[in-house]
Amino acid sequence: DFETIQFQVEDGVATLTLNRPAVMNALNSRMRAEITEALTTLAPEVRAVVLTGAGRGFCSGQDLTDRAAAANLEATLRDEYEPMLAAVTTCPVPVIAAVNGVAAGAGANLALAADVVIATESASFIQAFTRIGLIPDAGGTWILPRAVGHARAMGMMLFAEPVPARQAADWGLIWQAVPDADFEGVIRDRARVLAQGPTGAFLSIREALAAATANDLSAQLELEARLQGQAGRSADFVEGVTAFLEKRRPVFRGA
Ligand code: T3D
Repeated sequence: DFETIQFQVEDGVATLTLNRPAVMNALNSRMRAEITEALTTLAPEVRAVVLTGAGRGFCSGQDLTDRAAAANLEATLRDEYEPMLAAVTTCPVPVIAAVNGVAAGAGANLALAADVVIATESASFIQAFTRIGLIPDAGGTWILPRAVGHARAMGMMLFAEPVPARQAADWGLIWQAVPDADFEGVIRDRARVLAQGPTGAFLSIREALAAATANDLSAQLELEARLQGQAGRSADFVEGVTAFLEKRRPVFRGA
């Protein structure tokens, strides 16, 4: 049983809710371990994950009352943050970060590690680290310049100001900012689309986009050929084409 997160599965969608609302879902050691465990032991029927927060915040980053973590930041990052982030980026199904409120520090970068980030319009993203004399971690220095470019990444990191969800979407930091009233419905719909989609193709897209940052064009074309070969041998591809020819909606099994 989990203590710091809630975890429930419905219709092929696992919802992982960070659940320390009194501290805006700050990450302590237990929460990092529980997120890692939940994402690395998914049941076979799970075809999409929604990562969200309880209460008015998404996640306020490292729990600043945790002196043990502060005593050796390097070890905490290596031993606890890295496995947690890897559990998100290598999750066997697509992950949506449903950012229901402020996402600060490592909490912002945890959200940005997901495949798709959808935020309420009242949410914001803060690279809060320099406020307490630290540098961005949890993948922030990797993802930000790639997502928004050097100038915006530097501005976000040096000034540690909240970037409202709409601006984050305009900059390409996240996929979508939606009115608060529509948020739950949009998340439910998007999660259903992913849970009923061609899971193998989704994971290959993740792999291809991750590799694109380091590959030259010819290496990327090679990778596309290999991954498309794989997709072309899947039952979901057969179903997709058959459904198209039969003028019906495909029923993908994720295989
Ligand atoms: O291991 C390591 O340490 C290295 C890793 C570091 C990675 C990091 O994430 S460093 C960055 C850590 N996070 C921050 O610096 C953010 C701190 N929090 C805030 O700046 C603000 O709380 C927020 C912008 C997130 C939200 O502001 P607001 O005004 O909406 O809420 P609030 O009143 O500040 O917070 C509500 C409560 O949550 C409050 O407690 P109280 O007064 O009601 O008893 C506040 O102290 C608590 N809280 C918020 N963030 C944290 C926290 N408690 C512990 N740790 C937190 N990070």
